[in-house]
Amino acid sequence: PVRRAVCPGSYDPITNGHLDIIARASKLYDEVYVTVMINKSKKGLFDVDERIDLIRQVTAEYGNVKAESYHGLLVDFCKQRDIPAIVKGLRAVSDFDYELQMAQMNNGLSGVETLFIPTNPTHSFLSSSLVKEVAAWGGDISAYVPPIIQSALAERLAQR
Ligand code: COD
Repeated sequence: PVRRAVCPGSYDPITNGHLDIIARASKLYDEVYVTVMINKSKKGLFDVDERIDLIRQVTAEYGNVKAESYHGLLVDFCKQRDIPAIVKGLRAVSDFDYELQMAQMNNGLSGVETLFIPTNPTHSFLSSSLVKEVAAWGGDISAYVPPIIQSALAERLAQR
């Protein structure tokens, strides 16, 4: 049987921290879905289709990674796609509280399992929101996102 996993998130935009987890998941599973979970109450810097387009560009090299969006519960996406495992990165203990709650809720709702991969320490302080803040003030983000994302951020922030 095909072994599938999902790496869900906001990905506004995708960073090297996300990519580290996606790359590692892509070695463990046959198919990895990188799924942008639509949150209507959170307006992003990039719209959902732009985020997916950026994810596709920076994950093309992996071959078994698919980018999609979903509006609804993560467990329902998993059911639809026959995905038994959610893969998440853990940056620090501060991530753990909330991630544990979500993992237990998702397991209670549908039996889906959550697996945590400890982040590469070089990415432990990295988040999409900090990258956006640093970029907005003209800081150098080249160590934190792929060049394509850096250009997309520069272009988007110049429009503001
Ligand atoms: N290093 C390693 N991993 C990282 C890093 C980093 N520097 N940064 C992020 N990650 C990983 C984490 O695993 C994180 O969870 C994931 O990437 C996505 O990160 P973000 O910031 O893009 O996404 P979040 O945290 O906003 O995503 C939250 C979800 C969208 C996954 C969650 O809200 C959800 O599942 N929503 C759908 C609705 C639902 O089912 N709700 C009930 C949940 S119980």
